[in-house]
Amino acid sequence: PFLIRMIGNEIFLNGEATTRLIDSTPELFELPARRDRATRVLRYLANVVVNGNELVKGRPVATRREPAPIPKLQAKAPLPKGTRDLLKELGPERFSQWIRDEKSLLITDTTMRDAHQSLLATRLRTYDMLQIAETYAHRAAEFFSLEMWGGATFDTSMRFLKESPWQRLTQMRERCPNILFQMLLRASNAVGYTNYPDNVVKAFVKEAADAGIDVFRVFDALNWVDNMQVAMEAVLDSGAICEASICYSGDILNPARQKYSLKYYVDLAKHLEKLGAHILAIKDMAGLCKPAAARQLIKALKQEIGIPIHFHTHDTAGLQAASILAGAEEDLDIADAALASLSGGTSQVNLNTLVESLRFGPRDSALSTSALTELSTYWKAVREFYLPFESEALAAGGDLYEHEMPGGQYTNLYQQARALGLADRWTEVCKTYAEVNQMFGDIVKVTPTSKAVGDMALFMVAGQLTATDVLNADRDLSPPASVVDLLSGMMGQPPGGFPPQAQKAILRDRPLVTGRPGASLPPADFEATREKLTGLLGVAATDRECVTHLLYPKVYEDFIAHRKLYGDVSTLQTPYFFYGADLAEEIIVDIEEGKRLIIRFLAVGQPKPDGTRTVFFELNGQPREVEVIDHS
Ligand code: 3PY
Ligand code: ZN
Repeated sequence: PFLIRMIGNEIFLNGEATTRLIDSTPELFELPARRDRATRVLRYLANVVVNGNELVKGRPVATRREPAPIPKLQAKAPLPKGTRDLLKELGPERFSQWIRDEKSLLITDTTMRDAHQSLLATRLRTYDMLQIAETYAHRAAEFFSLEMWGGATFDTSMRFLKESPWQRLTQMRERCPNILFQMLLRASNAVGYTNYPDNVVKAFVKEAADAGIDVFRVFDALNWVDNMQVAMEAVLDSGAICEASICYSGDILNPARQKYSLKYYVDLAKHLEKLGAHILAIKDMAGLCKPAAARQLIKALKQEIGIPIHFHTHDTAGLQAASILAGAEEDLDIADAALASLSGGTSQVNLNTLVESLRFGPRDSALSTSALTELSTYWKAVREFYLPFESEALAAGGDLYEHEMPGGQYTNLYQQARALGLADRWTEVCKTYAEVNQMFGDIVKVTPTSKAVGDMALFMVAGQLTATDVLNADRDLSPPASVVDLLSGMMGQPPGGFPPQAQKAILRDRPLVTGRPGASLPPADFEATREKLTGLLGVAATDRECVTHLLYPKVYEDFIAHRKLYGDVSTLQTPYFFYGADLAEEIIVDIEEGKRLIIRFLAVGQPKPDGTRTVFFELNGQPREVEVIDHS
């Protein structure tokens, strides 16, 4: 009983605590640990049965319960050589040269990061990624990379899905060792929404590279190179590929909007190349780079810089495949796309048909039609699990080029507007977004600056304020915190600075930061964090755990508490995670390789005076009861 109690107080974070304990005394710990994990799974299911899962409450219900079909692989076929093998062989510099010399248009699949971030509120779970990872490794090793980490996924995985982003990365790496993994890094904002001290950014990059990220796409939300430098150096030090981004704003074709001109982008690209970037990304987060602009931009960049070019765009406008194809004719090296079933609209362009449109031509990508069909068919079924997070498809009009809202924000802001009762005033929200952009000096809008512009637009529409009202107000309007952050310089400096009148109206007497925020932020205290976390975890905290806490203290602590109570819920199939068990349904949970729980939910007891209910299960043929507090 003592042993069981002790184990019961342990937590099994990232699967590491388990390993650390079991390493020392395997025979003593195995059985109680397994029993304890089963109890936590039952506790989770029982709680969802009684109280529901907050994540899906009040949302449309997904009815699919049967697993998504996983394509059969040829038994024991050796893994084909992929880009990751090549990177290991050549190192980043020679690999970058290989990309330049490559005849085919290389393709990055964004399905496991940007596509679901843009279509499904970033809710895709590790479980659904792991099921298909080996298919990628065996059947689609011709991919340049899989974008599968970073951006909003780091925060969302812990905050909402209650799973560890690190565990996602390491488990994916085990199953797919031959294709490059790519992440989106918001430079000094790391995977957050505000600038972090330099030592946090550096430690985060080191940990991400150690855990399996090969390509870091680094961008700054204001295209401020000073702010990119720390992150880029950290990536270069780690031995991974540094893909530095120019964020595309405005329209190089429009003579009236020359703040973001062709020259501006070429100069920026040259600067990033000088800082050691191995690849240049054109990050067209709002899908503004029209075909003719893409042709001009890519042609100029190919002439002016020596590193390969990777084009990222969103299909909000519905015509971005044309931009990629125009780029391909100008020797674009790599393009981003999403598998058909998670493509289009605010996501990336359709990968399957993009690949077919290149077939038999000089830029043929060599990816197999049938493999891509299998992958897309899998994701189509998986998408059904996430029905609660689908948003209304918003057809873009020509006003997209005025408001320039990023794909990842478009449906999100609409949901926020709807929650405030402003759905019918969406056109006005878009117009105000454009107005705020001009009021703030025509800035690049992408996380986190896009959030500030969106927050301000909602604030103004809800409060019936025009830009003139904001600029001329002689009272403090209490603008959203993100807006204060932006205009005070805490997100960095835009080209030409912020308009003083807007700064004065928003900031009043709040202080200004004119230098690089990371230079004045005191370094984070890793040792104090380690001490605190060690107390929470019950085992010595690793650097990885410390950096996670420094990025998201509250989210991480809530996640730790969830793990203590419910164990590793990422092992549950998605319908069980969202909806719990159906009566008498047989639920299979593989808590680890070869350790399978077979669970049947039998009944829920009447509420007791203390507010609890008993939930009855059968676990591997044995009856089990769990007490749950009924929150209704
Ligand atoms: C992110 O920062 O998460 C983005 O996807 C920006 O485009
Ligand atoms: Zn994107």
